[in-house]
Order: sequence, then structure tokens, then C-alpha cells
Amino acid sequence: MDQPSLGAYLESERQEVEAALRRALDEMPFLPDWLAGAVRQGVLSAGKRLRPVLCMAAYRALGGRRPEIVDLACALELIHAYSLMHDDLPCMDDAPLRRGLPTPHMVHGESAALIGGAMLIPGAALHAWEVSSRMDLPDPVRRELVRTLCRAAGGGGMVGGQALDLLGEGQALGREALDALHRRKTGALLSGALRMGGLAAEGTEAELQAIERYGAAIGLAFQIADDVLDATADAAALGKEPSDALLDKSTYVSLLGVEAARGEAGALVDEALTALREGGIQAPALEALARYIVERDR
Ligand code: GRG
Repeated sequence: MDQPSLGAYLESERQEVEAALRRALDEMPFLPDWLAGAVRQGVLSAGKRLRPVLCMAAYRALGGRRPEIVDLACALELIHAYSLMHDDLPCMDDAPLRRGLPTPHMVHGESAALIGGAMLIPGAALHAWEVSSRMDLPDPVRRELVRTLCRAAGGGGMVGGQALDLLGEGQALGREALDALHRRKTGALLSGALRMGGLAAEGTEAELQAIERYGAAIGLAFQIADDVLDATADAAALGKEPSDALLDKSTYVSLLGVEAARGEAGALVDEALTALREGGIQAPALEALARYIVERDR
């Protein structure tokens, strides 16, 4: 896929995801007015929608054709949205800016960002459960979808990674510790997104393994690219304040330097593409997404 086609593809996927996110919020069983502002901003402000896009790409690569996949994929974005709302709170990164806007707690108050974010966690699991029923997926597949989402988001995944991240502030982490942290904090949800797409398409075990190998590699590549952007881009381009140095965090840039970090990210993209090839998965969208993840400018 060339650059203009990738741009058009990402834009059309983003629009489809955002329409589905609006539907997901409309279906929330209880969203009082005082929480709705924070939740709507957390979910609907201008994100890249990478996790649902990866999920949909994996689904289609393995032969899935149901249009409801976008609704299923939104469960991942609901988890991602809560994680950003909580990550920005004063007791976490204390961030003033996200996606070019003052953060949800700055606009709507800390209680609304905290409770609204918390509401999205079970909301996402419930959403995945209900959409998978509308997709007529067999019960074992539905259970595995929700299990994959919860495992990726939980202590063994994103939240566990966040805990390691907080513990690591002010310490010089080595490569192994940094990889272990980011495989959880960022990688688990990205790779869970791919597994969910593969599961919904009812892919074979070998296909799921290949798609997860791809996911693990691009998950780490994403974080390395994020560290490079944090060190090299300014707040206007990023839509958020660069924060790693401020919070005294170990990063791939502090460990390797910008050029070597870029090299590592490139090598991980090659690893991801090899996983697809060796798994016999022909997927121009997944190939283009792997490259986009390290070449993006925000
Ligand atoms: C507070 C109970 C409690 C738990 C904390 C907040 C949290 C759980 C985990 C956060 C981990 C986290 C923020 C991971 C994401 C890291 C990351 C690189 C986010 C940016 O993702 P993009 O670039 O963002 O996809 P957009 O804005 O495009 O969606």
C-alpha cells in the first residue's frame, strides 16, 4: 500500500470507528450528565484509533466479513480511552494536554475523569460480549474474546505495565526491564487487538500465533517510536506535552539514543512482517500498518 492509499485507508477506518464509538456510548446503560462530558471527550477526541484498526485488519486478513467487527473493535478503544483518562490524572502523569485539548480532568474535574474512566472498563467487556452475540459467534469464541480483552487490559497486561512504569520512575532501567514493562503497558492491548480480530474471524491456531507474533513485535516498535517522538517532537505536533524526561522515566531513547532506537523499531517491523509471511498471511493493510506505526509523526 503506498502513502496516499494508506492515508485514505486510515481516514476511512477512523471515521467508521468513530461512528461505532458514538453508538457504543449511546448504548451505555447509565451515563449521567455530570460524567458524560468527561467520557465523551475521553472517547471521542481525536485519537488515531490504532487498536480497533489493527483488530479490523486482522479480522479481514483472516477472512472475516461481518460489518459488526467495527463495533467489537471499539471495546479496545473504550479500554484505551479510560487508560489515557486515568494516566493523565494528577496522581499519575499529571498531564495538562492530550490530543490537542486540555485533559478530561482539567475540563470536567477529577471525579468525572476518574469515575467516567472506571465506567468504561466493565463497559468495554460488556460491549464485547454483546456485540459478539450480534455477530453470531459461537460461545467459546465469545468467551475467548472477552478473556483476551480482560487479560490484555489487566495486571498481566496494561495495568501491570503501568505499575512497573510508576515503580521505575527515577531508576535507570536496562533493556530487559524496559521491554518487560512495555510489552505489558503498551504491547498487550495492541497485540490483544490483533488476537481479537483473529478470534472473531475464527482463524486457525497457527494463524492466531502468527498474528500474535506480529502483534508483539509491532507493540514494542510502537513504544520505541513513541519514545522517539517524545524526545524529538514538540507539544503542538504531538497534541500533548512531552513528559518522559520530566517524569524521569527510562526510555528507549535514554537507553539507546535516537538513531539506534529508530533502528530497533525498524528491526521489529521486519520481525512483524516475517511473522505474517511465515504464517502464510497475506495482508497489505497489516504490512502498511506496521510501517505506519514507526513512521507516524504523532
Ligand atoms: C489508575 C487504576 C489505574 C490504572 C492505570 C492508566 C493505566 C492504568 C494505564 C495506562 C497505560 C497507558 C497510558 C498506556 C498507553 C501508552 C500510549 C503510548 C498511549 C498513546 O497511544 P496512542 O498514540 O494515542 O495510540 P491516541 O491518542 O492516538 O489514541
